[in-house]
Amino acid sequence: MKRYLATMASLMILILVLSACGTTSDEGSASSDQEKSQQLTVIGSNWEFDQETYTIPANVDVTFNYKDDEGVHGVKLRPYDDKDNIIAEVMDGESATINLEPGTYEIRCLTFCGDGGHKEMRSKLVVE
Ligand SMILES: [Cu+2]
Repeated sequence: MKRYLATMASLMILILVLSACGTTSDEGSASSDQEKSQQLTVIGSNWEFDQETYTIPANVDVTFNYKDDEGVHGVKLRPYDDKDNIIAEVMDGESATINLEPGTYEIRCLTFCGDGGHKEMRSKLVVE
């Protein structure tokens, strides 16, 4: 039993060491991570978007892509605290370039898609 525990302990240490190495090498390839984060893709269905919260970097051009997976929706992007200030409206298959200040923004459904859940079709965009 002691030997079993010792084996398990060394396995755990090995896994920890390996995962620590993995993190370091990910940080090393910062350029590919940056390219990835400069695309924001939102996918809509009846009646939700594919994520509750999306995060993008501040003060860089980000390509904002939208796709309908089910139904007809589209997205409207606006600041949480200034809802008349519409930053972008993107329909299925379209893209827009956005470049935002840090803050929290709201992504919501652009097209009235029925009483089933149009009003609840909202997600958060965090810019940091
Ligand atoms: Cu809708």
